[in-house]
Amino acid sequence: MPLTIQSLHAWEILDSRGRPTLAVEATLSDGTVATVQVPSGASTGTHEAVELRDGDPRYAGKGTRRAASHVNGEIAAALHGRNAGDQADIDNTLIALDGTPNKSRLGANAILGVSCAVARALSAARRQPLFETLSLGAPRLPVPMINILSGGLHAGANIEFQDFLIIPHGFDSFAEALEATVKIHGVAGQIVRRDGYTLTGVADEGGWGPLLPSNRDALALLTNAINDAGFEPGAQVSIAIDVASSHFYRQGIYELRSERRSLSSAGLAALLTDWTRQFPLVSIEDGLFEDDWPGWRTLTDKLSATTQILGDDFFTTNPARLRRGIEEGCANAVLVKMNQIGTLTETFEVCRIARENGYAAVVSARSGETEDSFLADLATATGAGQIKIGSITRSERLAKYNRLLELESRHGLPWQGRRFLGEILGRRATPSN
Ligand code: 2PG
Ligand code: MG
Repeated sequence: MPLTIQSLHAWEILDSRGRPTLAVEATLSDGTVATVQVPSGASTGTHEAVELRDGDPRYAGKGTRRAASHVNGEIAAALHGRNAGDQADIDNTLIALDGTPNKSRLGANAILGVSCAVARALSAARRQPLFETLSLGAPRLPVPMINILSGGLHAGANIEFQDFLIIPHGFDSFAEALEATVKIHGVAGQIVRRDGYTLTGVADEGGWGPLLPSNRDALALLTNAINDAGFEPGAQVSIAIDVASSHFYRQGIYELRSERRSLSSAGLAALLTDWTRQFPLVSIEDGLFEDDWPGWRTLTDKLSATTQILGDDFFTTNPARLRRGIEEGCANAVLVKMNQIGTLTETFEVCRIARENGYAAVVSARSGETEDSFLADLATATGAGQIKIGSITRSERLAKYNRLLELESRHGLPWQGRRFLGEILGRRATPSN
């Protein structure tokens, strides 16, 4: 007898920014109960699946009671008695029931919560760690891309770029890489204070949000922090940025006020290329506007031999957009955020398309997170090899890092940080045109 879905229950909870999101509980036919919590972004891409918000006076319109009521009503009725082990069937039923291309009727928040709650309940019923239930074949621990400094929409737009991150790859284990990160994060904070920059408090993802003069200064500060902490920039610890450029793009122009420059797409690509030569910068996310396909192709042509060109708002974890990117020679890596697309099955599909076409995949949290650690198991299960969770402060981030520490300690899964640079550099799908 397969395990079937007995009941589903959702309710409104708050995320790490104090904004409403959803918790969803699944109960299976053997009595197993499991809960998941749904993340929520701030710098969202236009092509993301739609979070359903109540639009009434509660929480300035951001309430999620309608999304919860869809789980408790229509979705619970449609999935009652379904085989919990057939994730594709469950997800396809949810997609068909919603009936819109962007999950806006029932809400991607409602749909994703159900998709993940069923998977977690199944793993509990089977007494398996979640990553095993989700596994696509060869699980491995991801190399983390860790936020140290924030700008953009996550830190009051003090500087335009959104994330300045480190990739601690030159270590023997995930635990050692994390230890190095904590040291670098501390040293970065000391430099900020020593150099007299105003600290605006902790940014949305737990990193520092100092009032720095420019994006270039942030890159220099981060390089110094790696050095001063006693690590070798580039050899042990590299830098990644999330430019999140759609958020400062207006009618063909990128307004870099802190840099005192207004740049065209080619101008921004040239600036980024320059910075990959001056800093140990190996990964650039959303370097260009989310619908600037020719610009992405140019940036990829220029940099893909030396740099990970990562699409977040550009791909929005959407299989169709990723396929188009592969065909047109745009980017060489995809950021994977479950709630941008809305089901586990589609998330897996994006990982599979990436792998089959030589694109790297980075499994990512959202800026609005919860204490759920689902993502750590997802990243491990897909074998994606990289994860982006935010900084190493605040419990909604630590829930995931701590779960990865547990997976390393308890299950002895492989961590291949020292192979990281070889794996990401020089990736490029062959454009078909
Ligand atoms: C991003 C994410 C995480 P948000 O842009 O990559 O840093 O932010 O969840 O706000 O989209
Ligand atoms: Mg991003």
